[in-house]
Amino acid sequence: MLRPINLFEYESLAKKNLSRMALDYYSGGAGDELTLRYNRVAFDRYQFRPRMLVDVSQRDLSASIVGQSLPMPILIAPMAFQCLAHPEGELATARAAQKLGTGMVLSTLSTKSLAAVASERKNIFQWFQLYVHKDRSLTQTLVEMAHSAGFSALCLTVDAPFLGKRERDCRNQFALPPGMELANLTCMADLTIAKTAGESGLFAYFTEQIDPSVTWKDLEWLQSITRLPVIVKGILRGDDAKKAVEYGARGIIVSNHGGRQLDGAIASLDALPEIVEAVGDKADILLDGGIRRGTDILKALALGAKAVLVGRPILWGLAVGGEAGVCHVLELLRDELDLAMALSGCPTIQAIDSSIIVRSSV
Ligand code: HOC
Repeated sequence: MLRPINLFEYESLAKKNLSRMALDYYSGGAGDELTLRYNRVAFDRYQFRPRMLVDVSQRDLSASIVGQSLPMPILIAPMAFQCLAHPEGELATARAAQKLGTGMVLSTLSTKSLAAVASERKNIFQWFQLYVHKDRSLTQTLVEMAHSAGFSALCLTVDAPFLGKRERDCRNQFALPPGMELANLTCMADLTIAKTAGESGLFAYFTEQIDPSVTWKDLEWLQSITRLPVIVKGILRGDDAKKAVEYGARGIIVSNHGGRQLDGAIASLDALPEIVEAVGDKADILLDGGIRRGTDILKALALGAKAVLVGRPILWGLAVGGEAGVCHVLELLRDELDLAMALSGCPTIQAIDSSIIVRSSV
């Protein structure tokens, strides 16, 4: 078998290595999976207006997000239960991030502990993703653990007062296999994702554990218990983005949770311009949702994102080749972005601006 040449080939290969339950959980979206599709289609509506006769013999992809440096504007998105893809799970992902020198966001629902993942880090940054639990002491303990383990920012997911209805997970009665645990939570409470008749065990878990009454005040509360910068993930409107900044967010991740929450929600890329306009340079704007090509990244950066987060393709890399697979997925994206920058006359990230793209009327 030849080495995959792009992220779509990784996806096809990964499908052969994953159980039906894991594949459906990773690849599925909510409802009719409209938003899942919108995220991809949105990129096709933009075309490039490349600049010619620019010296692109040397390119520099380095970026800085919330004051933290990256060799390329690509981070690994938070994704739960990575041991479903590979026995090394989040540890393999962390090692790949370390090799490429890029940042990763670890999910609260990781299947390797945050301390173990942190021990893979040398000179890169790792952020920790949070939900607000009904039991605030649980959230507070997670924040303290992330702080002591050296995570350099908290990423608060705000688009999930309830979990979106993912029908594939419902059908499969999604549950974690025996022996796989919620590595950050089992030390605090007897929590697991168990088989639940007629519904997704994750949905049942979420409804029981996560607080749907969370408001902007809780963003203040979070900042009152930590000195770590807080990034708000899951914003799709300019006014919400402004509010997030007013309430102290240092960064905003434009995201619809990979099409897994409100089905029919706008594509992340389509929400980006309004948010960039509303926030200006008061916070760093990042984007996730549908990134599969270096040219997708270039489009997001041209619309004002400082960096992107990549989710599912990392899991495909993990399922195909563990750490090496994740490294290769990141390398493919980095190299595609590098080439796209060269061909559009942008030798640096700073040279990328909105003049290099146009929204097609077709
Ligand atoms: C604390 C429960 O973001 C997904 C993940 C996990 C959500 C459950 C969190 O499946 O989209």
